[in-house]
Amino acid sequence: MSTFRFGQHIIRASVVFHQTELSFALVNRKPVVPGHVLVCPLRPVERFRDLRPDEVADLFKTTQKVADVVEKHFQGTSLTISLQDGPEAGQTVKHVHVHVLPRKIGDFENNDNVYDELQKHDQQLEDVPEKWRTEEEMEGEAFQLRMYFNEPQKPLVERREHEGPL
Ligand code: AMW
Repeated sequence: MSTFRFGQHIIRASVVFHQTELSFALVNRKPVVPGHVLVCPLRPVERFRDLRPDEVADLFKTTQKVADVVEKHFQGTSLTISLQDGPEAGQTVKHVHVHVLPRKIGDFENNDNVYDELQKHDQQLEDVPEKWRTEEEMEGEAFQLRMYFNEPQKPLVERREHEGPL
């Protein structure tokens, strides 16, 4: 599979760093903190209640693994794990996704400001392409994170040569 669906977005496989039978994990184009990644069910349903029990189990098992990896890789000492379920809860992409953020002492002036940032970082005025990370930066991060999972990995250059435009 060379692309994944994430709500209205088409996601290149090169920014996806882990896949299971029912879920996948991708790097964020506008992370709130370094290592802020997303874990999603493969089936593009909008609300948490729409998931089947096996999808919930896989999503949370995958989140647990991914959270452990990003906490280590980004030298975090704690984690924020959050699911914005519906527009009034801050959800902008209509596809269930779990936010995983490695946390460190002093990363926000007040600890719970992380939730304000999560709420506003991808709202219309804030989420402009100039503020997104480059594909190269995102692919580089996905490449690093993929190494923690026992999944085949192609060298970056080889993969880029074989990927056409979307
Ligand atoms: W939500 O506000 O819907 O809980 O969070 C959506 C998240 O998805 C945000 O963190 C946003 O930066 C991220 N995002 C949106 N589109 C993409 C994309 N094409 N690639 C990577 N991350 C994305």
